Amino acid sequence: MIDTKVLGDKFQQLYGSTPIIARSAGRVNLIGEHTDYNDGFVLPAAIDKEIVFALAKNNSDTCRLYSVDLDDSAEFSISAPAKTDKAWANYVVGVAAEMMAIGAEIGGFDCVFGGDVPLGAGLSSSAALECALANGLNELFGCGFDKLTLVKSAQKAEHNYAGVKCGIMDQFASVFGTAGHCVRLDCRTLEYSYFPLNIDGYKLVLCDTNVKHSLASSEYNTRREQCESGVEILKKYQPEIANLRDVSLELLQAHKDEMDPVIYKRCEYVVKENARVVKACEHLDAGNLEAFGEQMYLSHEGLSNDYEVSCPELDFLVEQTRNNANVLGSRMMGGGFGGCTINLVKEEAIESFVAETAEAYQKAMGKEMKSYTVVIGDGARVEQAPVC
Ligand code: GAF
Repeated sequence: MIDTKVLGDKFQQLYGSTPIIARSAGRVNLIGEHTDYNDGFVLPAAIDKEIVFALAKNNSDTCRLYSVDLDDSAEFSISAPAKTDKAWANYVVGVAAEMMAIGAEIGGFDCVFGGDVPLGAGLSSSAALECALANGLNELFGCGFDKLTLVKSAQKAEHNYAGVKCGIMDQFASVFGTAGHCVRLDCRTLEYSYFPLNIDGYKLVLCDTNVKHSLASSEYNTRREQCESGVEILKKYQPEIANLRDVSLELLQAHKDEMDPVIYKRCEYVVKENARVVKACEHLDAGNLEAFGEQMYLSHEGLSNDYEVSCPELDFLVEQTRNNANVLGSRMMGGGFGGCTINLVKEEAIESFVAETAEAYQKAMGKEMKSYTVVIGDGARVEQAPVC
């Protein structure tokens, strides 16, 4: 957990004023991958790893930023917020700009931020950054936006300033997450319910491949376009179809021959994954962890074979669990092309599971594997109390 005293001290040292503290969480996703931008279902949860901002007005036109983790600084003008040549700073520019685009009156501010969400591990460090800042600016400048508006501004910042046409899952979980629960979200209506994570005797363990292949963002946007082109074909038959959420497996199969085989595979994966989320929630509700775990494995197979967003490192880690009686389910998590697998592991076997998997991974891939046992935490919040 990040020490807010360190952030506050750094803030004082750099800018000499007293900040507020705004934080937001990274996330895991139990099941429902690449379904959010198809208006489908997801089952994420906020984790106890966060990005934290120390933030204060500076009554000027200039915003001054400092990243503790990168030991780097940047500036931009709030009256003309434009992308900088630093990718990390553009998330900050983007959130401020997107909030102003819907009417927020934001002036110059200073910020120092850092966190313990591992970067590039598929735990949504970028959503945590965007949401912490959106929440902090909302408080600091009295914008009066509700949580959902902040989520949408953060998502737009990711689209327009990081170039990833993401769905809403990461930002939603980062803001709306609550300790001990996952969030079952309908990405069309944005109706959600908190699901207690009843996995007695088991825990969620993340195995981090320690790789992030460079094609991740471009392939992500391509997947989105492929889904949309599948929908265009089906619309000719059922004009009311807006998204893959509206498509049944029967309808899809009936028009298989009219689709490019790659487009078909992508659409079939999404339609099946949506059904898996519904089933997985029923299993979780009934306490049937074996059946829940099976859905996780099926999800991975679809992501690897049909959606083609896995990679050898992720596939290896999932395969390793197949004959391990202490693991009920395993799948790649998030956008793909690296990052973590999420595993449902018997509590008493976690230590040996991690040690054996890391050893096998090192041997086969020549790389170090990291691991995290998931603790479900709270979403975005602001602390008014000064830190120094
Ligand atoms: C990334 C995106 F940001 C999410 O919106 C989601 O699509 C996810 O990949 C895949 O499920 O994390």
